[in-house]
Amino acid sequence: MTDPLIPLRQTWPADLAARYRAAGHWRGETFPALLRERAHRFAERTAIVGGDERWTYAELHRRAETIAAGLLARGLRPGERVVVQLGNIAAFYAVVFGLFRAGLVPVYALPAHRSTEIAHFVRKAQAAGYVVADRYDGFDYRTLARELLELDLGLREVVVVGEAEEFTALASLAGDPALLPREDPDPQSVAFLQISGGSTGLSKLIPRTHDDYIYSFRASNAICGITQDSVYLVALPAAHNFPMSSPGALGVFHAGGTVVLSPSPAPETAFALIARERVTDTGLVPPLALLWAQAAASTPHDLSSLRVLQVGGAKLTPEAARRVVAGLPVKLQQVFGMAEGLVNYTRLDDDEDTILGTQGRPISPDDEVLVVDDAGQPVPDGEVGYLLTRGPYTIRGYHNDDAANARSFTADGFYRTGDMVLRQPGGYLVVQGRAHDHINRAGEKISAEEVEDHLLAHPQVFDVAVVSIPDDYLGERICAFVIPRSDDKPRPPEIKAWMRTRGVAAFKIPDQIVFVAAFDQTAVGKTSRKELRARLRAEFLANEAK
Ligand code: AMP
Ligand code: DBH
Repeated sequence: MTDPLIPLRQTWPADLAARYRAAGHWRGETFPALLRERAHRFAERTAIVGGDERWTYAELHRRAETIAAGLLARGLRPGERVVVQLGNIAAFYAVVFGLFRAGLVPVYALPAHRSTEIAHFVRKAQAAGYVVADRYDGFDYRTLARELLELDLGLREVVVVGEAEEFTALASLAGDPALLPREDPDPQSVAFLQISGGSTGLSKLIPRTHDDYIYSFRASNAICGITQDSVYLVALPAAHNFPMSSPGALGVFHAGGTVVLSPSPAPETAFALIARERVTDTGLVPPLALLWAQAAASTPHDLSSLRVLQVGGAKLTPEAARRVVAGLPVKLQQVFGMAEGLVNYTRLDDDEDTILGTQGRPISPDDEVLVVDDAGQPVPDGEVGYLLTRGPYTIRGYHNDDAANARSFTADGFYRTGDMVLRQPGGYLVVQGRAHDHINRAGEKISAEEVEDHLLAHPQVFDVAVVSIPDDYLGERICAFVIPRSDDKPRPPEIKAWMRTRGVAAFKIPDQIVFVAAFDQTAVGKTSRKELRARLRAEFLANEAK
């Protein structure tokens, strides 16, 4: 168990840490110092446009200071964790920078998460606070806060952006600035906990330090051409690692540019904002990029300010990449990243084959990439293997999860990404698929095991196997093969509706449910789940092709 008052640590071996410092990757920058300095240097420039809000850097800084002092006045103590679940609203960044300033540690939840996921984050992080919007995208998060408080998990403070009802209103936060820490945090301390998609079971918490994360987006800025003239549209959920840091909103703040928040990634909404704010850069998952490319042909909006469209989160096939480029007159950049660290980009001046056909190469000369076989032996370039990585912004362990750490890291500190890749001679990676049974549904990573666990709790479900099925629009969809308990089987919509009552994110609800009489067992006896899923998927696809 972690003492709330001891800053969480994430440690690299001394020799590697010395190397990362000597190379200038880790510069001792921290988030509070970053905003203070930008507020000074870019004071009257626009930092954020979201809804009716339009804040300068000075305004963002002022709000973050007020929130920080207010949270400490409410009794939260530096080092404690606070789950943040806000949509794409300006307050998201004021809250996050406020937490950094107070020495509190944000834990990033997505708007789609529900009580099951949030309770898991609160438990794992031993969170003391929870910040939500009153309503977002038609959902009332105050009901979620009430459910959580009833679980008695140690949450002491709920702060609401908007109508707070019985909770603390963000707008009411106030505190004596003397409460604020006098010194900037240790740049090696953990600034926040990001969440993983979770390949086995529930999401894991990813501790990122000031030094490592700031390096990742500062270096991304150079690769992506972000400057103080950049106007970046956050079309994906703001808390996701991609629009946050690759180079994302934080990269743009580092450069002194403008971040524009879109309440939805739908073309109608996003295109109007692009035209109005003269947006230059944005990032999307593949299905959205295809949708945008199609919608661009007939839009009345002027998209001519767009310079770079980044696509990542799931595999963009060469054919899809070609369609994106044909539909949108912008530079395409493929991004293959992970909240655990390693981010790869195609470079803006790469040749067309590289941009269309690869997922890029790492940010840093100190990113170590290994592509290995089943025995852990490196395979030659051009052959497919498991991707392992270690480097100046890749974590060395998850937060409070020994079992996951034993599985996910090698003895010498390489992170097992779970991705199968092929490395080209120039170091460019081509993603081939995954080693684990997780489903990448339009960039949302979903653990097959987690969905199976929920379905197994259904009274009429005897057994279940959840697999990914290729899908034209989503990339992959969730298919659940269900053995009913009796002939009186529930209807698929009933199962879906029931799963909704379990308090899980809607993107985890199976897209398709197929009833089967039995799972055939191999001669060897008990089949592994992994083999079973692979066989069910193969049989299903073979039948579909008939
Ligand atoms: P997470 O660990 O939840 O942050 O998810 C990161 C994972 O998303 C990676 O390990 C990949 O499996 C997947 N991913 C991200 N970007 C791409 C991409 N451009 N192509 C293929 N897979 C991707
Ligand atoms: O999918 C991801 O997690 C991801 C994709 C692109 C990511 O974390 C990133 C860039 O930083």
